[in-house]
Amino acid sequence: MNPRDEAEQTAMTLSSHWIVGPGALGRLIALRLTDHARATLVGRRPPSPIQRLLTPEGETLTRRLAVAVIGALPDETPAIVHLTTKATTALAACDTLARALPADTPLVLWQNGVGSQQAIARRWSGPVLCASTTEGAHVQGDLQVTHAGHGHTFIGALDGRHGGLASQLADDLSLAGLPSELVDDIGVRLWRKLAVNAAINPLVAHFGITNGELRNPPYRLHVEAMIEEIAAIMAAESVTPPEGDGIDGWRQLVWQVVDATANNLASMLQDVMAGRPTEHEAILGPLLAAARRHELSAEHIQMHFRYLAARQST
Ligand code: KPL
Repeated sequence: MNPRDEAEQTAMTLSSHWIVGPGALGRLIALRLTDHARATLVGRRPPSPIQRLLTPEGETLTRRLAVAVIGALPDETPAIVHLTTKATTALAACDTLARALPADTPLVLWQNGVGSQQAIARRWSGPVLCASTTEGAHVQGDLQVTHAGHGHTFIGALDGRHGGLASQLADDLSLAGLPSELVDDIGVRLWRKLAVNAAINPLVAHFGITNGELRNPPYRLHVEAMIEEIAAIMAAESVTPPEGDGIDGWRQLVWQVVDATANNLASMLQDVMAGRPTEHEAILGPLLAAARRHELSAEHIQMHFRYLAARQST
């Protein structure tokens, strides 16, 4: 560990967290952390301070959170800021935060996809961590969030620095009920999650089905076609699946996630149903760019990208 990281580890208590982006994940993090640290939920509009969490075990937890709006931030310095907005609005939110916070404030990025993290890491002057999570959550209105299933969160910096801070954050999140671990290859973890999101989300968003319905014909064939293109792109980018080799490893991973989240409405389908912009640029954009770089066919990925882009512009 380098001396700066060591100093961070001892100096940092992470006693106060700002969670910027009061969607399902942001509210889940705030509600889980608030029994252990000061957690402030920050939105573009004032989030409701009273929030209910339905746990995977069927409990209902009601908590009063500190809340703030991004345009009028409190005059205090958080130990760490969690950015849980969509990838599309993350950079703008960071620019606003940068004007209000000390330059060395640590930031943790929870965005899906690949690309927004690199752009923010280049702009933010303090430590930047990335988180890749399989926690599943969805909201019911402004007051309630359902923690649909327990997952796991990987945390690390893209350049491998700030190990002390990342490990402290992983401990704090784990203690709060969100099992987390420090990893030294967060870039690879982000690509793996992107691969899974790309194979599932555009299809369920297009057909309006649960993740589990992808196992049935004719959807199954669409998933397989996506996996084929994704596996070739991942191989060209030297990103390996977590288990197994090549396309078989990616198949195994995608179908495992489909089984584990069978009853879920994926985030992209929730966005479509709510009339919100989808994250197709953050999830499919990097795959298309890589396919172009390596001169690979990405016909199906392209088709889904066009469909989602056209939906948004109407
Ligand atoms: O992460 C997801 C999402 O809903 O965005 C899963 C459930 C893995 C589907 O891609």
